[in-house]
Amino acid sequence: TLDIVQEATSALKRPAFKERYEHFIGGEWVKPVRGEYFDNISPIDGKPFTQAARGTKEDIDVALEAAHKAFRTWSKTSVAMRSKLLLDIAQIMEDNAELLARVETIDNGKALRETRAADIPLCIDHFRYFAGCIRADESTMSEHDEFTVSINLQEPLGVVGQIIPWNFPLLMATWKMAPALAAGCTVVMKPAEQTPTSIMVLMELIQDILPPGILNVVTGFGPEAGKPLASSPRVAKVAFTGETTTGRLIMQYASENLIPVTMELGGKSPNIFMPSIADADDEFFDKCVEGAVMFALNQGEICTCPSRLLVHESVYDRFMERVVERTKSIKLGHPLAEDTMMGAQASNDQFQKILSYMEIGKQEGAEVLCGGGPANLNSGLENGYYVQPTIFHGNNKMRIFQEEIFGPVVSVTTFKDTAEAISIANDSLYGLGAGLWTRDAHEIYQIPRAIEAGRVWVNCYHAYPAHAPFGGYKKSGFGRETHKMMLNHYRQTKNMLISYNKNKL
Ligand code: TXE
Repeated sequence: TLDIVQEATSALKRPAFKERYEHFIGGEWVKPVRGEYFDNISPIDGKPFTQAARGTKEDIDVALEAAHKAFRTWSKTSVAMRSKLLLDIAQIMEDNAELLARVETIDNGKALRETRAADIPLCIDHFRYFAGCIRADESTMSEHDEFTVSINLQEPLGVVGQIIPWNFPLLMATWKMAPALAAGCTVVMKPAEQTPTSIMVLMELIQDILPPGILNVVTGFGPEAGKPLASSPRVAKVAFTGETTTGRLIMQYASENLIPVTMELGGKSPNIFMPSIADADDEFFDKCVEGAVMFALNQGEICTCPSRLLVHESVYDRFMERVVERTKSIKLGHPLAEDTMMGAQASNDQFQKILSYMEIGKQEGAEVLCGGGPANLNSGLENGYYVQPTIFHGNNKMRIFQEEIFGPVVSVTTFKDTAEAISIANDSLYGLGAGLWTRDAHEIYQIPRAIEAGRVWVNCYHAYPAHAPFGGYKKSGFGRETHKMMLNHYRQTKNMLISYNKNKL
């Protein structure tokens, strides 16, 4: 991995990663109380490239203390100051976009062309969006009668705990940090143990402009560092993105302290292709093919991965021939190479999980239309975590249709009419995303209304603008991320009822 790191960073005139990263607490780099560290492995070649502090309850307590101290002043800063800080963070990220893109690729394994084109620009825009929201945000006042007014103020909740996953380390951090800081909260964040480093590189870049203690990052494992954070009586809210079963645990911890939680959990999103896609011009048909192949974006490690393909039986043969052909042309390779479309899975655990689901699919009798196993790459990548983009044909009762695989694996089935498409789409524990592809104006409105999901893309997929609310129905969670409504997930309403009557009660 050293070669990769040196190659990636020498072009940027920056030394390679630090040998190890401490926690970032109170504006400083702080050694873990127990003095322990763990290896951060790059999925590119399966080798460690740096170490992260192995946080425990003691470190979480130190971070919470710093966050509480900072809250006293941060919660009282003007919105103009908070907004300015978010704009400054965005600017630093933009100035260092290439560095951050490379670091994210080394940490997570995803292709550089994706971190450059999506992860980092989306982070930057997210900070800018919340910098704008907080300036434009207004409280409300109403007159109840001649002498009485009611004022609604939105006050920051306090110190919040944020626990994030490894599939979009910087973007998930940003989605949570930006609205919390904008709202006047202070943060203790725990990144995923698989990808602790890119967030620490971001902290290095912004440490000089951050008021100490408003943003604290403690690295470590879920049960050792995540649990004490989510269970602490000193946090006013927990925001979590990760697996549905972990979400359930986090709610249990938080229930002890009666604090609100927001949950962004798993998914098994249907992507529905209606008969009218065949009537359309070639350009639209090509766009539909691209829309189906989006299952492989980010190596399929996206909670909204369109992992169930529902294709009308009348268009199945023509459409799937193109989808299979396009999937086979995906260029898998070294994530830092300019032309690589699909890189490595984020961890060995994830790699093994995906391979085991490929076996489950075969045992269940699903037909493999392409892929179906590990991708054997050479020249130093033999020990990296690469899989072939895979398409199974089967039915919605199969485990590969019902369980989240979180890899570049899609399961396709057919439907006869709209009612059947909706019924299959909704036959899932999850309800995060869905896609619909059609030229029929009625379907464009009616089908999304019938689908149980928090986001339905119509004639597009995998767009995540900061100003569109994102989140789940059913077991995919609750609460939203992105959009200005997020501010109220980090605030509570103070109502002041004021009488101006001098004499009467
Ligand atoms: O998730 P976890 P894992 C799904 C995906 C994947 C599976 C397992 O299907 O294959 O989950 O991934 C922290 N108390 N998603 O095991 O465990 C953990 O340290 C407090 C979907 O990595 O949910 C990490 O920071 N914290 C998903 C975070 O929770 C705990 C994204 C997520 O890890 C904890 C990731 C505990 N007891 C995985 N246990 C999505 N919806 O985007 C773990 N953590």
